[in-house]
Amino acid sequence: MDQNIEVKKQSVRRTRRSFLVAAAGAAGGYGFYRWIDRADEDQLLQEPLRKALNVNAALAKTVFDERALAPTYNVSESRELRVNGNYGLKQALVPGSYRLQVVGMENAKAHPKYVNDVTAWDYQYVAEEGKYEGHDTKVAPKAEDPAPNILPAFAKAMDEYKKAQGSKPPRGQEEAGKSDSTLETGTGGLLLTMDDVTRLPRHEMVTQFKCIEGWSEIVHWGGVRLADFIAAYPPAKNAQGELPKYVYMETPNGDYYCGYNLKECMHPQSTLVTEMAGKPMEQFHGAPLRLHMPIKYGYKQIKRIGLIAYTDDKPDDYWTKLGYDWYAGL
Ligand SMILES: Nc1nc2c(c(=O)[nH]1)N[C@H]1C(S)=C(S)[C@@H](COP(=O)(O)O)O[C@H]1N2
Ligand SMILES: [Mo]
Repeated sequence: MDQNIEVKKQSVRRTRRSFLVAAAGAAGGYGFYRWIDRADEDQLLQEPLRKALNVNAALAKTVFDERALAPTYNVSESRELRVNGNYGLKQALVPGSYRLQVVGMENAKAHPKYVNDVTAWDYQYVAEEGKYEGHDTKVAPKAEDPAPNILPAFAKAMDEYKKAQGSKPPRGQEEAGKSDSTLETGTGGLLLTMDDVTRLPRHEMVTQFKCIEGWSEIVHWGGVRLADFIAAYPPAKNAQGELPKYVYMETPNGDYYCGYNLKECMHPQSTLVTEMAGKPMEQFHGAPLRLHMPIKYGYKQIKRIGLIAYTDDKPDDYWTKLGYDWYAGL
């Protein structure tokens, strides 16, 4: 079919490109990727990448330097990704209850999917717990830990907070706690369905996934480009007439969350993933929607995205709260 031919063409092109990049690296004595690794980390975005993306700040015309692409591989080199990290995924989501919240979009109120309070959306979960356990890196509390001394005033505040939450459990139930970037009740935005996402052009890609724990795997991904999503649901400009600097994402229950520079989200390989290894993605890998960013470590590749928010405030990040680098670039 047409789509297959197109995919094939693209993968031939990509393979050739990977080969050229590898050859250039070998000829230079240093791998190209080693060279970008050494660029000044203070810049947040690695220098060559930053330069490439700065060529044109206008969203629709973002020019990208191909040399900064992560290497791509043949599908035959890929394998099924292991499951690692289950924060925000411990209960199975009822697929029909999924919505993607989008906050900070330009002219959002005029969009047919606009609602006055995206936080009011009720995600439904399958009752039985423990089915989607996977690997939990949280350390169990020691038996000798003293019981916390909860002050009555604190307990009262907590009660009121829970009441305000209604039937919803409190957000941020894992070790890092609640995100500083979690939305205030009453935040307006879009509530999209998966159809609103998958109607964007579909792409496939075979890239390496790297976890900071020291393992990596070559994975075959399918989904839509985050850049295409951002073009379809563009961010509102700030008071200075500029695009917001950051993008914030979190799971529907707020237990896992990540922040990114908008420019990294515009990278052509930053992908909103719906398929892995040629099949619809499983919930423990983040279905219906997870992020793959081959320019970043795995902990930035959030599974089960419930919210995409554009913001000028540097977003909170689950693993940064526990001492890991916010940027996490490769
Ligand atoms: N919601 C959520 N996303 C997450 C995590 C998590 O615990 N919860 N762990 C991260 C880490 S550290 C890794 S290595 C990858 C693992 O993705 P996988 O389970 O598909 O291999 O997911 C990332 N995204
Ligand atoms: Mo990881």
